[in-house]
Amino acid sequence: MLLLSGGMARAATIAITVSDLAFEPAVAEATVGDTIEWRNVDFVGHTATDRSGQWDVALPAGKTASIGMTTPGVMSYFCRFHPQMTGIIRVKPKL
Ligand SMILES: [Cu+2]
Repeated sequence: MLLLSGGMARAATIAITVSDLAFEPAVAEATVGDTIEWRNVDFVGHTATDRSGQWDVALPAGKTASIGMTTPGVMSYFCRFHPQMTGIIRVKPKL
């Protein structure tokens, strides 16, 4: 029996690759409940640091780190070591 209705979406993991001093994709879309996962494939460490100070994720070289998206909105973040590295996460409310 199929119980999924059209409006139901499972929580997803959105992958952002950190490579060559850049977040890819630079603009990511998520829904509340989703997880954002950064994969640093560079040989240097980075951070994903929310400009409003809500979160600060360390991304050591070659490592993966993730956080859950709990509130809707548009979040702008950067790397504390390389401030030219910037990204945006658009979080939609859960329907
Ligand atoms: Cu960096």
